[in-house]
Amino acid sequence: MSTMTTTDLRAAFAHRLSTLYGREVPAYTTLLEVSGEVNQRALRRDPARAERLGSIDRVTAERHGAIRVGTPTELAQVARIFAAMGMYPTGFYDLRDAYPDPIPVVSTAFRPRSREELAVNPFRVFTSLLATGDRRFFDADLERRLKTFLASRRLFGEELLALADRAGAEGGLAEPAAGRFLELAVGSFALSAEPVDRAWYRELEAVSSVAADIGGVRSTHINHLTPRVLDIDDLYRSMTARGIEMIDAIQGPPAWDGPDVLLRQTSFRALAEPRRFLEADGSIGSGSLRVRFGEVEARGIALTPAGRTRYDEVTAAVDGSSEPAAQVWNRMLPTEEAAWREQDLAFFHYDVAPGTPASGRTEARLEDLLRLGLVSATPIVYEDFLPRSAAGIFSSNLTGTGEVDRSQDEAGLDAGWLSDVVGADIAAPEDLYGAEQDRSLDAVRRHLGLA
Ligand code: OOG
Ligand code: NI
Repeated sequence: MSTMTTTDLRAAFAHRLSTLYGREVPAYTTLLEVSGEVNQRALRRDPARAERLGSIDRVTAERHGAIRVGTPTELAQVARIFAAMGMYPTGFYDLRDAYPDPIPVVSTAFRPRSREELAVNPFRVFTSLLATGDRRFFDADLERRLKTFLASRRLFGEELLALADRAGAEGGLAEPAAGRFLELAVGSFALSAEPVDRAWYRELEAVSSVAADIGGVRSTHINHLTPRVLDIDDLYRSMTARGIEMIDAIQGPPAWDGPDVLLRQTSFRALAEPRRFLEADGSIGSGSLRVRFGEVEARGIALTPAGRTRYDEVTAAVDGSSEPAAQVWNRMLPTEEAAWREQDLAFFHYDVAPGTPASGRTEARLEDLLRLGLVSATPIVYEDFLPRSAAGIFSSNLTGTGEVDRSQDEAGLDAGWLSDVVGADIAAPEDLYGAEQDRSLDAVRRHLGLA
């Protein structure tokens, strides 16, 4: 009987979710087609550059999804389901005082953490938890009713959670349990056909349409599924040429003369989806909700804390000037990839070049070995998210900006609190990149017998 490892389960889950989302949101299928064309063009144009930040197989299969939940209990269950697929909470994002619109959620991303696992399938899910206790959004009465509603629903059944725990503990599942797990896991993220209570949904929507999307319905759903492209400017033009209206801008770094860094994203709003509504008089009416959309991204090099500070400075400079962003970037940041490494602005993975003998260089300096071609440095891909882009993605998808009472206190939700909720450490992305770089350097030193 065949067994699926947690890695197999992750790859199969990502694949099945993609099939589901394509059925639910047809424009996603167009996006995948165009993404495939864009990636093939980039590969033909410059094969070495195209695969510098991951093999074409990884990039082609690569997706991130987004889901939203309402309670700490629900988030803890999500953590068990993703642990079954080798995905662990990484990064903390507080979108409650985000620009341009505050969003009443705190978030993390579930993703694989090791280089090997990421190379096989880097599937990640941006997961947001509604901040029901935050008085800037919800008054005490609404919080109480919201909590009652959320406590009465069940997003994930016992069978699914039990299978998840088994997969997590045993490193996978044998058939037929594996197939059953996948079916239940994918099913729990499908859009529900159950009628939506119209008055309740509208009341929450007046506060925030994200609050309505989370707390106004009895299930969760995959909110978007994002493929990765190697040239997002090409993608933007190609989708526009196909008649799909994209949001105004590509978020994150501009197209500039230097290497790709961090993350660039853009999106389009999906069409309104027909939904059934429970009306005040108890009848079932029809209508539609426009809550899901299409997003696409291009990934670049992970930045060190020093690089991230530079990124923030340049972003502020762009905000405060009328000069085109690309010009500001070309002026303020190094355009050569090597300079990002030399100035410790970005993370790299070091390898001994094939054929380099193993000894006799106890005094050698890394820079000399790199110059002589005995050691190579490959950029480490940024596997995470950008809070500002995330807030922009939420906002582009809002029907209204809702009401926020800025005089009220926040609810004191931070990364430590979220760790307690999920019952696992929330890793800091920069620690993971740093550890990977250090491990690769140690391996190089050991191989060459360096001090
Ligand atoms: C998540 C938005 C964040 C991204 O790519 O930054 C995100 C959501 O809309 O629930 O997915
Ligand atoms: Ni996204």
